[in-house]
Amino acid sequence: MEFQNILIDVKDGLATIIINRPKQLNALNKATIKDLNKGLLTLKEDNNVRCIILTGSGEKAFVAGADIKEFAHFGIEEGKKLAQIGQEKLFNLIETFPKPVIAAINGFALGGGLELAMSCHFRVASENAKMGLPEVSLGVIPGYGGTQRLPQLIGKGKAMELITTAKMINAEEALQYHLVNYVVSIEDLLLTCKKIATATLNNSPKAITAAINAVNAGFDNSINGFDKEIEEFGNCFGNDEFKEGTSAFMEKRKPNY
Ligand code: DAK
Repeated sequence: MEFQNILIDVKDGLATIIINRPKQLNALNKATIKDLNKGLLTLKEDNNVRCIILTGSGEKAFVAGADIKEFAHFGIEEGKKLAQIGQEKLFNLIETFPKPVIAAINGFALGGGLELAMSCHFRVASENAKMGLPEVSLGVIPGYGGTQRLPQLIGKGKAMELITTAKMINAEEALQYHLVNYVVSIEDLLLTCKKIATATLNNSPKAITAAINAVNAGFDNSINGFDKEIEEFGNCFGNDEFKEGTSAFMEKRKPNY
C-alpha cells in the first residue's frame, strides 16, 4: 500500500501505521486524514491483519494537532462540515474498528492528535510524551470528538480543567488520569505495543469484534449497552470460532482461529 502521508507495515497478523510528516510534527491535514481512512478501510478487509498500532514518525511527535495552517481561514459552515467528515471518516471509524487499534504515543499528542489517540481502543505512551487539548488557546474547541472522549476517559472535572486551561500534561500525569495504560521508554514503545497486540492475536477475532461493539455501546446514549451485550453474546453461539474455542478447550489443545 503506497500513501503520501502514512506508512503501513504488515507482519505476522499485526499492522503498524506510521503518520509520516515529521517536519510538521505529523500534523493532521486533510490529505493525511484521507490516507488514514483509506489505509484503515484496506486493513479492515484484510483477514491477515488482526490488530493495529498507530504511531507518529520520529521521536518528537505522535501528532501535534490538526494542521493549523490548513484550517486558519475556515468559516462556520466549512468548520462544521470538516469536523463532521473527519469524525465519520477517521475518528469514529477507529473507535468502531472491528480489530483492536492501539495508539503508541511517541511524543506530542495535541489537539486533533490527542483526539486521534483517544479514538483508539487504548493508548501506550513514551516517557517523553506530552498531551493536551490546546484548542481554546487558538479560539476553537476540540472538533474531533475531544469534548466527548476526554471526559469518558478521565472524568468530567479533569477534562474540563484540561480543556479550559489548554494545559499540556506529561506521560506520568496521563497515566495517573488513566488516559494511557502504560508509560515506557521511547525505545520500548513499539515493542510494548507489539507484545500487547500479540496477546490479542491468539483470541477469537469475531469475539473481539463483538466485545468492542458491546463496550462501545455503553458510551452511546442511543443504545442500551446491556442489551447490546446480550445480543452480541448470543450471536457468538452461532459462529464457527465459538465452536473451535470450546472444542479446543475440551480437546486440551490451542484453538486455531
Ligand atoms: N499544524 C501545522 N504545523 C505544525 C503544527 C500544527 N498543529 N504543529 C507544529 N507544526 C509545525 C511548525 O509550524 C513547524 O514548522 P516550520 O515552521 O518549521 O515550517 C514544525 O512543525 C516544528 O514545530 P516547532 O518549530 O513549533 O517545534 P517546537 O519544538 O518549537 O514546538 C510544539 C513543538 C508541539 C510545542 C509546537 O509545534 C506547537 O505548539 N504546535 C502546535 C500545537 C497545537 O496548538 N496544535 C493544534 C491544536 S488545535 C477542525 C477540527 C479539529 C481541529 C481544528 C479544526 N475542523 C473540523 C475544522 C483541531 C484543532 C487542533 O488540533
